[in-house]
Amino acid sequence: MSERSLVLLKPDALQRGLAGRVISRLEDRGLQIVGLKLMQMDMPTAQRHYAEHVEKPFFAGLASFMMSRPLIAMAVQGKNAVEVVRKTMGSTNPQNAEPGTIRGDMAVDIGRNLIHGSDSVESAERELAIFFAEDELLDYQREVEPWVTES
Ligand code: DAT
Ligand code: MG
Repeated sequence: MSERSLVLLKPDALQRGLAGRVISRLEDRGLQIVGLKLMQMDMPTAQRHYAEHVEKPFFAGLASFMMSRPLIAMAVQGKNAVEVVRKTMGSTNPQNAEPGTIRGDMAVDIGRNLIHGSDSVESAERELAIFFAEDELLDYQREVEPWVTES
């Protein structure tokens, strides 16, 4: 089933000059970019995006990190895109992330883990609506698609 997921290249990815390499890993997987913008997060967006974490002790630090510098919001599409992105990212805490994953290869600290990916199809729909208007997500054909996905 083709799905869409929200990906955020967090401020540490841009500050460290890793945005291109992180995007490449998602493209290498066969995922299609269907939306992309550079933006700086504000507090209302942080609270909405991380609604499940607002009451947690780490939220203040998380929000201030996410708002500290620009980030890249992306919508990616593909077969089982939500799970594919999560597996490609690796565990939340880079200390536990497998080598070969983005976090396992490029990060060491849970508070600087480079990338966000939606954790379910429902979360993806909710989160995509926070960052993108309908007309900012483009439905377009890739000629390579039959070589990426059988059906
Ligand atoms: P994920 O980003 O893998 O979906 P999450 O939704 O549980 O993880 O948490 C959102 C972000 O919050 C996570 O990427 C990093 C930060 N975070 C989570 N748990 C934390 C903790 N115990 N201490 C510090 N930061 C944490
Ligand atoms: Mg999460």
